[in-house]
Amino acid sequence: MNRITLALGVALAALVVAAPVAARGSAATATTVTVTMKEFRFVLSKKTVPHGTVTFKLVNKGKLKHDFKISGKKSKLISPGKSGKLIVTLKKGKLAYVCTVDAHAAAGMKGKLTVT
Ligand SMILES: [Cu+2]
Repeated sequence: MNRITLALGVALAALVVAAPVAARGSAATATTVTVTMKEFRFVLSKKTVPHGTVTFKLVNKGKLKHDFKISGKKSKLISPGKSGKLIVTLKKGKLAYVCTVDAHAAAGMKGKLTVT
Protein backbone atom coordinates (compact mmCIF):
# COMPACT_ATOMS: atom_id res chain seq x y z
CA MET A 1 0.00 0.00 0.00
CA ASN A 2 2.73 2.44 1.01
CA ARG A 3 4.83 1.43 -1.97
CA ILE A 4 1.97 2.14 -4.40
CA THR A 5 1.26 5.51 -2.82
CA LEU A 6 4.94 6.41 -3.07
CA ALA A 7 5.13 5.32 -6.74
CA LEU A 8 2.06 7.38 -7.56
CA GLY A 9 3.53 10.37 -5.79
CA VAL A 10 6.77 10.08 -7.75
CA ALA A 11 4.86 9.76 -11.04
CA LEU A 12 2.79 12.84 -10.27
CA ALA A 13 5.86 14.83 -9.28
CA ALA A 14 7.53 13.87 -12.58
CA LEU A 15 4.48 15.11 -14.52
CA VAL A 16 4.44 18.42 -12.69
CA VAL A 17 8.13 18.94 -13.42
CA ALA A 18 7.93 17.82 -17.08
CA ALA A 19 4.94 19.93 -18.16
CA PRO A 20 6.47 23.44 -17.88
CA VAL A 21 9.68 22.27 -19.60
CA ALA A 22 7.70 21.02 -22.62
CA ALA A 23 5.76 24.30 -22.83
CA ARG A 24 8.95 26.35 -22.70
CA GLY A 25 10.56 24.17 -25.41
CA SER A 26 7.82 24.81 -27.97
CA ALA A 27 7.70 28.54 -27.25
CA ALA A 28 11.44 28.89 -27.89
CA THR A 29 11.11 27.74 -31.52
CA ALA A 30 8.63 30.50 -32.43
CA THR A 31 10.45 33.57 -33.72
CA THR A 32 8.84 36.93 -34.28
CA VAL A 33 10.51 39.82 -36.06
CA THR A 34 8.95 43.26 -36.08
CA VAL A 35 9.43 44.98 -39.44
CA THR A 36 8.91 48.73 -39.48
CA MET A 37 8.21 50.05 -42.99
CA LYS A 38 8.82 53.62 -44.08
CA GLU A 39 10.06 55.58 -47.09
CA PHE A 40 12.30 54.05 -48.14
CA ARG A 41 13.67 51.53 -45.74
CA PHE A 42 12.89 48.61 -43.50
CA VAL A 43 13.90 48.43 -39.85
CA LEU A 44 13.94 44.88 -38.49
CA SER A 45 13.92 44.18 -34.76
CA LYS A 46 16.32 41.27 -35.36
CA LYS A 47 19.08 40.87 -37.92
CA THR A 48 19.68 37.21 -37.16
CA VAL A 49 17.04 34.54 -36.58
CA PRO A 50 17.17 30.76 -36.08
CA HIS A 51 15.93 28.70 -39.06
CA GLY A 52 12.35 27.48 -38.93
CA THR A 53 9.05 29.30 -38.77
CA VAL A 54 9.39 33.05 -38.49
CA THR A 55 6.50 35.46 -38.04
CA PHE A 56 7.16 38.91 -39.48
CA LYS A 57 5.01 41.55 -37.85
CA LEU A 58 4.76 44.32 -40.42
CA VAL A 59 4.12 47.86 -39.23
CA ASN A 60 3.77 50.60 -41.83
CA LYS A 61 4.87 53.90 -40.34
CA GLY A 62 5.27 55.53 -43.76
CA LYS A 63 2.96 57.50 -46.02
CA LEU A 64 2.78 54.99 -48.88
CA LYS A 65 1.60 51.38 -49.16
CA HIS A 66 4.36 48.81 -48.75
CA ASP A 67 4.78 45.06 -48.79
CA PHE A 68 7.45 42.63 -47.61
CA LYS A 69 8.87 39.74 -49.62
CA ILE A 70 11.34 37.14 -48.38
CA SER A 71 12.20 33.59 -49.47
CA GLY A 72 9.60 33.67 -52.28
CA LYS A 73 6.76 34.68 -49.97
CA LYS A 74 5.09 38.07 -50.19
CA SER A 75 2.82 39.85 -47.75
CA LYS A 76 -0.32 41.75 -48.67
CA LEU A 77 0.02 45.48 -49.30
CA ILE A 78 0.08 47.25 -45.96
CA SER A 79 -1.55 50.69 -45.94
CA PRO A 80 0.00 53.63 -44.06
CA GLY A 81 -0.69 53.35 -40.33
CA LYS A 82 -1.72 49.68 -40.66
CA SER A 83 0.01 46.47 -39.76
CA GLY A 84 0.03 42.92 -41.05
CA LYS A 85 1.73 39.58 -40.74
CA LEU A 86 3.78 37.25 -42.91
CA ILE A 87 4.63 33.76 -41.68
CA VAL A 88 7.47 32.05 -43.51
CA THR A 89 9.56 28.93 -42.97
CA LEU A 90 13.18 29.94 -43.46
CA LYS A 91 16.24 27.83 -44.20
CA LYS A 92 19.77 28.68 -43.12
CA GLY A 93 21.54 31.36 -45.12
CA LYS A 94 21.55 35.04 -45.91
CA LEU A 95 18.11 35.84 -47.25
CA ALA A 96 17.31 38.98 -49.20
CA TYR A 97 14.09 40.83 -48.43
CA VAL A 98 12.48 43.59 -50.50
CA CYS A 99 9.43 45.77 -50.92
CA THR A 100 7.97 44.93 -54.34
CA VAL A 101 6.04 48.20 -54.77
CA ASP A 102 7.28 50.30 -57.73
CA ALA A 103 10.98 51.15 -57.31
CA HIS A 104 10.93 51.02 -53.50
CA ALA A 105 13.63 48.32 -53.30
CA ALA A 106 15.96 50.37 -55.50
CA ALA A 107 15.25 53.38 -53.28
CA GLY A 108 16.40 51.45 -50.21
CA MET A 109 13.60 49.10 -49.15
CA LYS A 110 15.73 45.98 -49.15
CA GLY A 111 18.17 44.15 -46.96
CA LYS A 112 19.43 40.77 -45.84
CA LEU A 113 18.42 38.61 -42.93
CA THR A 114 20.85 36.09 -41.50
CA VAL A 115 19.24 32.72 -40.73
CA THR A 116 21.28 30.36 -38.55
CU1 LIG B 1 7.63 50.02 -50.27
